Amino acid sequence: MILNCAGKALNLSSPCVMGILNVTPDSFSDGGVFLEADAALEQALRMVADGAAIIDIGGESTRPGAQAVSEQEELDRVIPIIEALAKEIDVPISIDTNKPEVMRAAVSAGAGMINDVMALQVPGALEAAQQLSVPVCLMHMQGEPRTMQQNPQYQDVVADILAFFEQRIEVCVSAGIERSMLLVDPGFGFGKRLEHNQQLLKNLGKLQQLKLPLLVGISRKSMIGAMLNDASVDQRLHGSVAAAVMAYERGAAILRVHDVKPTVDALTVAEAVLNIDN
Ligand code: 8Y7
Repeated sequence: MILNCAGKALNLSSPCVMGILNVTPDSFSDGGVFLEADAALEQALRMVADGAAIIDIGGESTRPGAQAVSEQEELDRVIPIIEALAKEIDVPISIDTNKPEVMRAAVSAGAGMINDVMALQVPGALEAAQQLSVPVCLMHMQGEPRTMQQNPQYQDVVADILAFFEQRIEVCVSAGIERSMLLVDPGFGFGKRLEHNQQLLKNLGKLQQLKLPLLVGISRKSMIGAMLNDASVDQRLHGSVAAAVMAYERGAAILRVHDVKPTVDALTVAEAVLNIDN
């Protein structure tokens, strides 16, 4: 199973690590645009050398409570990096955005996948994705980033997410997007309490019934911190790797992570064991 990401291949027959490249500048840094872009490129090249199969570039933080970013600001952050990086690496680049104009500019600049935490629900996003004909990851979120962690409620988290995807897939296909271009992601931490996230990971295999590639992002998230006695973000590596292996065993094709090398090694071992006969 090979996904064509605007001419760059993503081979899903082995576990794929998606390296996270955030280009949300820290407002206390006055390093300047060029230094920041250089640092981002260097980090991306490191992730590729460490075995990342795809790089996910995002210019708007979607963390709980995060501020929205204007379209122009998002374009200014991500487009120069995508242009430079697309020339340097053979692995595909994914654009983490929910804005149709950012999707268009990113694909023109060399991105080959859309990663949309809003699952193409922003006006104009369905049309943009259909016209761009690159693979699209539809992520589930309950609520919106600013308020999603206030009081998330589910009847049955897995069943509710399955129903959401069935509806979104139908909308996408009706809009002319080929089913073979779609991926799904249950959106760990997006409008989910700890127990919802745990139920979702334990029962992730049930999402395989959608017959679409599964993408999963758990790396360094607060669910890991919560299970490790409130470990801080920099103390979540080993827990994150364990969660990535569990997700892979339950059918995840792509693991979105910050720590590429540890995750690649863990998945390489898991794959070698799972693929042995008998
Ligand atoms: C996810 C994501 C984030 C995720 C997909 C973080 C952009 C928060 N999480 N995209 N983005 N899946 N597909 O902690 O879980 O990385 S942002």
